[in-house]
Amino acid sequence: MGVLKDKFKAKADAAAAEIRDMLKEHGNKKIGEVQLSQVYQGMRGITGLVTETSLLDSQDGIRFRGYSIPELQQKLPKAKKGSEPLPEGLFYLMLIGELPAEEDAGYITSTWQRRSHVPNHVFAAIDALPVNTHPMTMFVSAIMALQTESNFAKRYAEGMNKKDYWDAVFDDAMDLIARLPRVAAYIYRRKYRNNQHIHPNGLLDWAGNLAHMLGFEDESFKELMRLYMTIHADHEGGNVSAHTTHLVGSALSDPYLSLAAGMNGLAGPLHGLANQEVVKWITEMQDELKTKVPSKEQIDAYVRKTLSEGKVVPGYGHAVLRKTDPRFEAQMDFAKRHFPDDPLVQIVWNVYEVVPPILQSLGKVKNPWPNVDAHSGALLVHYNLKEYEFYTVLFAVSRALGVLSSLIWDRALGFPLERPKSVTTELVKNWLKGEGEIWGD
Ligand code: AMX
Repeated sequence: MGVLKDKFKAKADAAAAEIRDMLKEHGNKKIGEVQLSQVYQGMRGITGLVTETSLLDSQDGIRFRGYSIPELQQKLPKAKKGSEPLPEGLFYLMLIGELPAEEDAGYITSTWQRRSHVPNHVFAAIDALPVNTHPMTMFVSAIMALQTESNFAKRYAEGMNKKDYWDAVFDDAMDLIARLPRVAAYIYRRKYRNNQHIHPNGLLDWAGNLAHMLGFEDESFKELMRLYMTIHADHEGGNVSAHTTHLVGSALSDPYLSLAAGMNGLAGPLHGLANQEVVKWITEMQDELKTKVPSKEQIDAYVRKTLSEGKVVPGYGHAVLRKTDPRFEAQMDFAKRHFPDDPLVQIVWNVYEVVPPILQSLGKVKNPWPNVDAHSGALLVHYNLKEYEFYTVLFAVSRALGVLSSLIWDRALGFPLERPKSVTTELVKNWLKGEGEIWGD
């Protein structure tokens, strides 16, 4: 792994020096104003984090180191005979900041293959949970069980110099990413396939091997996994999973502890769990209407019923995006190329026509358009991966690429403990009366 580490170190040293100079000259520049309402409303629009791996534009969607998803599909290395990007290439791009050559992606594939061994006690920890435990609970428990392997925790206990934190986080991140497909596949096969497990195939790429271990050998499913693992990897730094991983890492909790924390956030229905909720919502609509192919009028009525019951329409809306998510579009494009007549995909496309005007008419929803989760489940169901409770685990395996490459950068740039100021409403009320201040020291 020396070559990749050396390349990273050179990039990180240069970036750290540049940031040091920039702060020396411009550190006291004001970057905006904060309104009281923002403090009560989830800190929307407050710039307070630096995340180098990707940047989200409300209109343009996500860009990874400046590259949009269609550009990544074009420019990242592919598997032999494949046409979808390899997530190994995206990881290289996020980590190093440059497009990888084919051999760079291949180097990461072989590094992850070499480091993919999962110790037995991790499987035992999963087995200790009742089989009806939610797959995300099993997944996070497994990450916690894997924490025995942390280089960072071991080296910190031995008195590691702070200059070496990034190096230990780098090793942990590579180990963790290498091991997650095996853990995810183990959970799937234990819960849904009678505990019959499939050995890894050392000749396959990271996402292809995940497909194989899950038990799906169709070449186009492997392609879907490559695309899926690429587009779910990162969405700049403020989303719950990325921010949590970063925050917990800032306490110098090792990457296992930090990732587990972030993945607990991904397991929330307003975040990554929305992908299971979408298929669940469509299935419940089919059951209630007693039809496999609801008409647009029936979908319209069902959406209104969902809203009248005080529930959200899963897969729609976003805290930052203000247009159709390019990750939705990439998945729509995959379905158009591979199975345009699939009945569930047809429903997802009809929902796409029906939902936005209804959400728009409410007058309060800032983004009526679909997000990444509105489409992903339908693609998985097509290949017979119908157990929707498992979907967020796939999202989580992918998200590890983004949040862990960011965590390496966090330590390389020497980012400190994160500690924003909080206030009480009592303090705010006094400030409004002209007594005292609400900003921190
Ligand atoms: N259905 C119904 N109401 C919605 C809605 C939806 N899809 N999206 C937003 N709203 C409502 C909010 O609940 C809020 O209502 P309230 O004022 O009565 O509380 C109002 O519209 C304003 O919300 P917002 O500013 O537009 O959104 P937000 O930034 O507060 O929340 C999100 C963003 C994603 C949580 C929200 O759109 C939502 O709940 N969507 C459905 C769940 C979902 O798909 N989540 C996945 C997001 C992507 C991801 O992280 N994987």
